[in-house]
Amino acid sequence: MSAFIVLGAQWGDEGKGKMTDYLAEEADVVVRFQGGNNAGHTVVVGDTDYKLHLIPSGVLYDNKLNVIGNGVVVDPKALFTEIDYLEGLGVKVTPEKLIISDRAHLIMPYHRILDALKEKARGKNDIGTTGKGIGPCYTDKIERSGIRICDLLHKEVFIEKLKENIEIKNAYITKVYGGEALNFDEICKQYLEYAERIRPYVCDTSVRIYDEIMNNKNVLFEGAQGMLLDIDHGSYPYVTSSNTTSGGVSNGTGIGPTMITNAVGICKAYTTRVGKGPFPTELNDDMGEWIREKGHEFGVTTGRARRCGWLDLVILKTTVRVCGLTSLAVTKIDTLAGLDKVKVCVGYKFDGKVIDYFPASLEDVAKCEPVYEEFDGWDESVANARSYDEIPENAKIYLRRIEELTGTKISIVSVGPERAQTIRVR
Ligand code: 2SA
Ligand code: GDP
Ligand code: MG
Repeated sequence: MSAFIVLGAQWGDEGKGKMTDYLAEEADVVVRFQGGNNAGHTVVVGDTDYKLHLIPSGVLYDNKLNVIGNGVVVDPKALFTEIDYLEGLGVKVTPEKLIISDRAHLIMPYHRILDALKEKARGKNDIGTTGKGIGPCYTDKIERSGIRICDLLHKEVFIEKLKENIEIKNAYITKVYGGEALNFDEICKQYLEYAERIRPYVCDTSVRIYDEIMNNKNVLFEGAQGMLLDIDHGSYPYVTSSNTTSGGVSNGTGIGPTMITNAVGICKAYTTRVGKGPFPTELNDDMGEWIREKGHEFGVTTGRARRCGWLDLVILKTTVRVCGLTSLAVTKIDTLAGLDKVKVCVGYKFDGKVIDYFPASLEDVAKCEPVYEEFDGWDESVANARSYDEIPENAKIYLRRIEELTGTKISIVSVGPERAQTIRVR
């Protein structure tokens, strides 16, 4: 048996959906442990582009168990929209195939509203959230006023908790932000309908995952967003509100860390981020625009243009350390094909020395100047490579340097969005 983690090694959108789908072939169970429908994971199978937000990427197989763990925040409206979308594409999402933790917190309409109002109030200091209510929902969880799925399944408990919340949130929305009060009856009716639809999917997922591991099944923990969006280790406050790193897996699933054997970091051959915040290797020029267009770098959930820049090994080294990565999967080397020269940041010049870690203070990050190594480019034939030997030599030099500088082996190289465009290195 094995229990392994697949997570984003940068600022998200590294190709986790594609890699989880690929690695899920060897897994029996695929588990989401944090985040919510802010995530946008793309999986291309044949002619269809599946866009997943809340449901684990193992759902596209008939024979995998998919789990939404306790660390995920669940918007039932988004959940059912996604189930309907998948069923419309012929993908069955039955309670045999998908289970949802009774401990997961519910995203409520006031979370979405507060997300938008808070962002507006922050003005030019906005975070650039996806607007899905993620931050306000996790705020309530930590503040101990959240509503969990197990509460939704106990009508009286739900009504009481909703009443308390609506009273406080309405005061907050109207008095602090000048917004419109929410109607208790409408929300209550709507959520009690959701309760009946969600009920068959709900169980204690920690118990079930543990049993699967004990029965020698392979479990894949699917990260959402990326290391630098982690609430503790990311570019705070320009982060999401959950632990996107390996440490988030145990808390977000109820499976102890000693049961987890490997962690694969998904890393794009360059860097992107969507939303505000520091980005040392960002390219605010034609080169950045070229990467965005060629790599189709637009948000899967919001459609926002992603900011693009060179690969940053300071970030990767940080991820190796914080997440205990056992290997890297490098995606999108085909996007960089056709360039004469490709650059990689190998350190930051900071206060007269070169550092190889991401500073905590954004003021310090702003002073960091990337130190680059330059590489000769490779041609478009890379997209046709189906074995490591077929990868152009210059791309191999680039990949080997990533291994050397991070001290971590590359286990997979992705040369295009499709399942077949995936090369197992070792
Ligand atoms: P939030 O909504 O509170 O989680 O936003 C806080 C920050 O986290 C970033 N974030 C993301 N970054 C990359 N990809 C994400 N998913 C979508 C995608 C994003 C989209 O796959 O493209 O469509 O825009 C994601 N989700 C959250 C967010 O940009 C903020 O910086
Ligand atoms: P995720 O959030 O990490 O799952 O990534 P997204 O789905 O948000 O964005 C990654 C995009 O790159 C998707 O459109 C994928 O289909 C695509 N993709 C993944 N791997 C590759 C690759 O190796 N080459 C190319 N060209 N596209 C890829
Ligand atoms: Mg994404």
